[in-house]
Amino acid sequence: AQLPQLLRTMPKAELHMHIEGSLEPELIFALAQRNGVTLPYDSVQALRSAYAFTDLQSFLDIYYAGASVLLHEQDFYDMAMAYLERAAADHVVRAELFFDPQTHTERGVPIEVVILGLSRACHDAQARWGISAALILSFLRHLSEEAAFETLEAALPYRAHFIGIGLDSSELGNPPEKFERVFARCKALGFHLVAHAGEEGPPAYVWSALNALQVERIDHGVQSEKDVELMQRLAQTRMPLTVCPLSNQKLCVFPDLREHNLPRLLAAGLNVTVNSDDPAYFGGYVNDNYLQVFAATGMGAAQAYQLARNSLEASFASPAQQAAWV
Ligand code: ES4
Ligand code: ZN
Repeated sequence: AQLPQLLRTMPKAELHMHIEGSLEPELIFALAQRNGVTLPYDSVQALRSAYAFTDLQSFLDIYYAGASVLLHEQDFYDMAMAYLERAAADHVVRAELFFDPQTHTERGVPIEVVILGLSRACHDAQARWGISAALILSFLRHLSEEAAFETLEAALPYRAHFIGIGLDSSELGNPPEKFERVFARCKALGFHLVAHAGEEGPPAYVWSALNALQVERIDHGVQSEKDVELMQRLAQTRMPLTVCPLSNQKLCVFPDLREHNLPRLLAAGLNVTVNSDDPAYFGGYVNDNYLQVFAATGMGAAQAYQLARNSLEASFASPAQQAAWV
């Protein structure tokens, strides 16, 4: 009875969540109504029952459909405030939120509408709940590198509103090296760099995220276990892995949470963190991820403290800010 209480209340950072993946079915329907958008689902219940995924792509199709209700700055603000209030209740002291501008600009929503709505929520959440929040702009890897360059150019007038660059969407067939030039440009501009790698894709994709993209964290990375040399490299460099247990379960990466390799990655000395990925779609927010993976794998208090400390230290908050949390 003590361990769940520790997991729930310990201060933690959430470093891998897609803000569009925090849209609950109720909010999707409320925004559809507010904006006059017609959804291909009759009810909240019908939408929720479509959340039966077999792999990453089957999820992404529904996730992009859900995001179609976001049109105005207030919509992005309301979505992010709902997530940040929920995160603060989970004792998240620092949240780094991915957002996918191309999902919105492709529908004709101006990029400043996206960025300014999300940024205002990050600011107001800090004032209201004391949570530190920052944004990471993610390129959609199923689109071209040229499209990523265009997105970067459009976002640069608002560069003060985001701290880093990420890479998400369909991994298989879209290796990190496809984005080597645009990531080099982002590095030169001074942004933090992260990329999804080794979620469904092979260890080779994790290697190229490290070597070709020069990332500072690997998002997911759970397939690294298949490569002994990669495991050594990740351990020796204390490269953070932002692992998302419930996401991995729902997308059938580890269909049974009892088989999740998080305890083994941690025991091998990797800098593992626990995150929710897309909490509205995968059955839980960050504390649900801690509670369920601990219950399933039998980890204890020592691992709990380690994971929370890892998350704070792997964040892009200033060292002074981190010291105040650890
Ligand atoms: C995502 Cl789980 C996952 N993987 C890759 N891209 C994503 N975007 C939102 N969730
Ligand atoms: Zn993700």
